[in-house]
Amino acid sequence: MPMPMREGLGNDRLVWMYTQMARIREFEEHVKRTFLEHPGAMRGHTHLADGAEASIVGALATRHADDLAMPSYRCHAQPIVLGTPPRKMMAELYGRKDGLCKGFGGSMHLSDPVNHFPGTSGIVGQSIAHAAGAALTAQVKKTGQVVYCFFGDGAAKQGAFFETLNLSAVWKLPVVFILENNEYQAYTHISLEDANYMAGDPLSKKAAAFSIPGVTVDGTDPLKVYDEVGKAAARARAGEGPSLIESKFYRFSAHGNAITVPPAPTQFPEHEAVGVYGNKDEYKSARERDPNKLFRALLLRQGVLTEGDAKKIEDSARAEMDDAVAFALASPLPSPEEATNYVYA
Ligand SMILES: Cc1ncc(C[n+]2csc(CCOP(=O)(O)OP(=O)(O)O)c2C)c(N)n1
Ligand SMILES: [Mg+2]
Repeated sequence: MPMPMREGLGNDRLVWMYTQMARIREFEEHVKRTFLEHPGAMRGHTHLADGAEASIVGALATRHADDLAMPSYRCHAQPIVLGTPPRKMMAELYGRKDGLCKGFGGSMHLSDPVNHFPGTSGIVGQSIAHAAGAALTAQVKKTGQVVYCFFGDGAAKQGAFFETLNLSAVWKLPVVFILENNEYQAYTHISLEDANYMAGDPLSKKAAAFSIPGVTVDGTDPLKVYDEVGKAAARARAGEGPSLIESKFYRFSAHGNAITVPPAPTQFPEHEAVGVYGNKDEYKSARERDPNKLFRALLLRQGVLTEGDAKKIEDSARAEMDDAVAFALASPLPSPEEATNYVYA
């Protein structure tokens, strides 16, 4: 049976999409393993995107060459898709001199403007306001760029979300707001009836308050995400303003992992003790809907990939990230004298 036809998505592009999903998964797996295999080597906090691959790749597959991506502090996946070398990213996560930001940024402060990734920070909701700023620049300079803004369900409770959506709608800024609803805000489930309770269901309904399109999509299916984000990007490109896409998926790793020696296994659900984050049944059923496995199976069924092709892609992604870790570990730490070199204020 042929693949469902989608404009701009030939077989090569579908293979590209699976390749990016495999690369993201391997990068994150390598980061995760670091905490067990090289305890203490990666300082600072890291937040992983395993489980979000379909959502991120489906969205970014609609990009034009000069469009920008503005992720949250959970920012490893987007630059991988945009073309940032994993070696430089991994070295940055390890705080090494050859890192993307010379070892001073760490996981939460990656930045690669050359590859259309202006940067990020640890502040929940920052990407929302920053994306509007970048979109305003694009609008004023008439660059034709669209800004792909990624943020969490928790960030959608921030004032910045409401203020930015308002102004972006008023000014018809070229932004696609991608609300990643993984049902968790750090360790708090979206439905918990405590101070963090999240009002509104579906969250995409919030778009109505600003008279912009809002839609909820299955974030485990890259083709569905591609369709919805594609429409939103086309609207932004046509000067009609922003849209809100709520993309729903389950993230496999717990919220984040900071340096702990010895590493605490509770930080990774896979490594037992799911108690802190989610529950075993929820985690197990999400694993059965692993977006990478589902998309792989679809491409195999449709004859886009053979088992051998898929394995080759996965082996190559693993080798690429093995190399990135080796590169990072071989890179020196910056010297203390360099600490103030990149401080602007
Ligand atoms: C302004 C601000 N408040 C609180 C925090 C602490 N914090 C870090 S992540 C997080 C939860 C964010 O959840 P969500 O937006 O759903 O993103 P996810 O991590 O699930 O992608 C919180 C409260 C912070 N970094 N910044
Ligand atoms: Mg969340």
